Amino acid sequence: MNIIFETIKHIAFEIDNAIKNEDLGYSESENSSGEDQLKLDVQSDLIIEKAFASVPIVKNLVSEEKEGVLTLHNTGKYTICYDPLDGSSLVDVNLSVGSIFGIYEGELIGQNLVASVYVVYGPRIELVIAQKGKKPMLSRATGHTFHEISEITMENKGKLNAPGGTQQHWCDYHKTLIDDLFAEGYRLRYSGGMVPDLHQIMLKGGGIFSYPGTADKPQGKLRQLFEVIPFAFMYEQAGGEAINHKGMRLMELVPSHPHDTSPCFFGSRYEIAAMKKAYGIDA
Ligand code: AFP
Repeated sequence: MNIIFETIKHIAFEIDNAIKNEDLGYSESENSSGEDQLKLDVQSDLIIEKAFASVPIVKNLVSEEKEGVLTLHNTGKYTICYDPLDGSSLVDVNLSVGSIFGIYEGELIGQNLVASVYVVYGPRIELVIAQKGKKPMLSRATGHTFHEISEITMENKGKLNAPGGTQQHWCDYHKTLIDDLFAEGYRLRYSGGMVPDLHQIMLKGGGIFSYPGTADKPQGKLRQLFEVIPFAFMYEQAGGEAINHKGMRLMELVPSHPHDTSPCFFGSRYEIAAMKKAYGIDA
């Protein structure tokens, strides 16, 4: 597994370099979700594919930017599902973005995720690794080296509220949840980049990030394999919780297609309990 983490560190510097120096325009293609691809999305995807091509333990790659599964090494053990540059539409306004990696062993279902990693490209490059039975570990880059900073532990209750999805299409009980949290003193923190938004909530102790099902997107927007399950694992390992609109742990998701999405709620215990109450889910 260490070889995978080391490869991701190498990838992080290459993608950071591309973000800082390459063309920010659109490519001529769309990804499998029908979204226009930026040249940076395509380039980041290629950087990752090239890097893992020389790591025999990696059997398959599944990318947010590609349809289907790419087999690299038939004798490999792990499938890496990744979003090469999440939030890439924020690069042109110079906000933080990220890469997310879910490492699965066997069938691509939540319970087979064995580790997850994300990278935040912000004023500094930070990387968080989560493994079973351990608190997520935060590392920060200085020069071309990552240094471990600290384990991440979430508090029981936080102060931040990151509500995703178009408000116009929220259902009444979701609106009530969000309004009640603000009425309780929660502060709005939502950049439109899942990686920095979820990172901020974890590092500041807690809060809630939600991307619900809405009238226009009943299954939400965020992809199960590349975004939802890897972050659900992070939050659970940090002492938080991650559930869907029915109260099911996101780690129990069984995607039927690599690009399936799911409504999702990530938070500390207090805010997830508040969400369950607002949604009428038995505790
Ligand atoms: P892009 O990769 O298209 O910028 O989308 C980012 C993202 O998948 C995720 O990082 C955000 O949390 C979410 O979309 C934001 O979506 P909304 O713009 O609907 O709030």
